[in-house]
Amino acid sequence: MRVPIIAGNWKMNKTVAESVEFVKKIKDQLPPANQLETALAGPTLSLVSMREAAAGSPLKIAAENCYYKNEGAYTGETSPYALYQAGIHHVILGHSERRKYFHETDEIVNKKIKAALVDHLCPIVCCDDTMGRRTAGKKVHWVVNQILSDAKGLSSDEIRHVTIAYEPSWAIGTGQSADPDEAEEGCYLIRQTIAYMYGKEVADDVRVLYGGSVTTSNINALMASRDIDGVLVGGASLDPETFLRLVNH
Ligand code: G2H
Repeated sequence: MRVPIIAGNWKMNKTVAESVEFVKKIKDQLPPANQLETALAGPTLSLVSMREAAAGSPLKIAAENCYYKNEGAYTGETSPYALYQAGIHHVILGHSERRKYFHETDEIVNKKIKAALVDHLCPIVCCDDTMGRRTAGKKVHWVVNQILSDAKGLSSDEIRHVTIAYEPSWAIGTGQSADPDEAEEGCYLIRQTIAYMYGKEVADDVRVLYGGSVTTSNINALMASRDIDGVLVGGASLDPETFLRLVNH
């Protein structure tokens, strides 16, 4: 059975003190992790303090990125090994903002996924899609190829530990969410691609999320879709009361 997940992605927002205050406000109001998994991805500087503040609660702390090497002369990068040793559970990889502003390719994302898995982190891998491709009818080709490239060389056991988020870039931070049918179509496409690569049994175990302008108004309809196992929430995750309303949708 796939346990649903509500994950916040704060992006480059909140100081360490603000991050800790947020975690303390919500930590005692979350459902057990076997019913609904809750995770918050914060800025690297906040992660250890967030993990300490979340102690004893089901909340998982996630990094927003990591490198594909564990140590060495890579100025400014974050080691997946160091994240795991610091008690961080998840890492978002391949977010469209990383692809767009930091030139991350599928090849880099694939290396990062493999490195994160070696170090026992659970990757939340983002699959993007643009309005141009959507209107040109190239969406299926784009999404399928992205999954084939990002998951290349992963074993069945490894892909089971990966969560994939369908995040059309035209829906990110715009207030214009994909409607539930379109979000379901993207998530279904991802699951079918995993089934093509690994078989239906494995695909049925992989969690697929939707991300892009998720709010308290649209979460119920999105979560009701068959292939949507949860949501990755940006803007609406920045306020603790709103995050709790999303969790208790
Ligand atoms: C998409 C999402 C979080 P928002 O990036 O991953 O952000 O909910 O603000 O569109």
